[in-house]
Amino acid sequence: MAFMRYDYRALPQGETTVEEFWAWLAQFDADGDGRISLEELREALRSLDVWFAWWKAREALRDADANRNGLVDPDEMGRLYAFARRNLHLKMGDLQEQEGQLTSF
Ligand SMILES: [Ca+2]
Repeated sequence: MAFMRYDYRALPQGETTVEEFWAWLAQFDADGDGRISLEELREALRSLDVWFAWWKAREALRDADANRNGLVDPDEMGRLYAFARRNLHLKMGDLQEQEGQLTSF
């Protein structure tokens, strides 16, 4: 691979709380302003090997950015977290479904 890979910390496995999600995302906050820009969000999704990271980052920002300043502010993290659960198929959204499957075995 010709891509530069940074050693980003992976999302915790299993159920991820919004606090853990924010802590994970904070490492992509390149300018350290405590808010996540589109570029930073894109980098975060890329590190997860999310398909169509560029497009999904834009969708996620549009969905989470309640005050429309183009950034995910700390008080908008819950919205981004909810979007990630719904649309990015991250581990944190899978818990209930997994439990449902387990009981059928
Ligand atoms: Ca915002």
